[in-house]
Amino acid sequence: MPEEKPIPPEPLKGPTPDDGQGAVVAERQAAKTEPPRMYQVVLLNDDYTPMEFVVMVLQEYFQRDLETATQIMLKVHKEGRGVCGVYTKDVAATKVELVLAAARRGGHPLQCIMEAA
Ligand code: TYC
Repeated sequence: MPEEKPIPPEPLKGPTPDDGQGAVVAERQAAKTEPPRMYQVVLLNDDYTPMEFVVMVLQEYFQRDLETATQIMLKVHKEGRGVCGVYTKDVAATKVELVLAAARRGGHPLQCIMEAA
């Protein structure tokens, strides 16, 4: 069996403060990583795309159950737009592409956009 090497501690960041007593005390700093910017994927209403197709899209691409998908679809139908979900940039962009491709394949004018949340 190869000997397991201990994992070295994370490197300390920033200057190491002097405690004034001749000893140097190293302080560990919390990592300053920002959370990723999030994007909402939004469906837009039109007069031609069948309601059933929109519900299918919400189930298939946004993992919504039938009841939630129906509620979101009806909100879009009545108010003109509705949020399908909130994702990181790449995931949101991929979902928009997949929805638009499915709509074109089905011959529907459904529009789907992403915007910063
Ligand atoms: N307004 C469409 C109809 O009456 C239904 C619809 C809902 C279309 C949501 C698009 O994003 C949409 N058939």
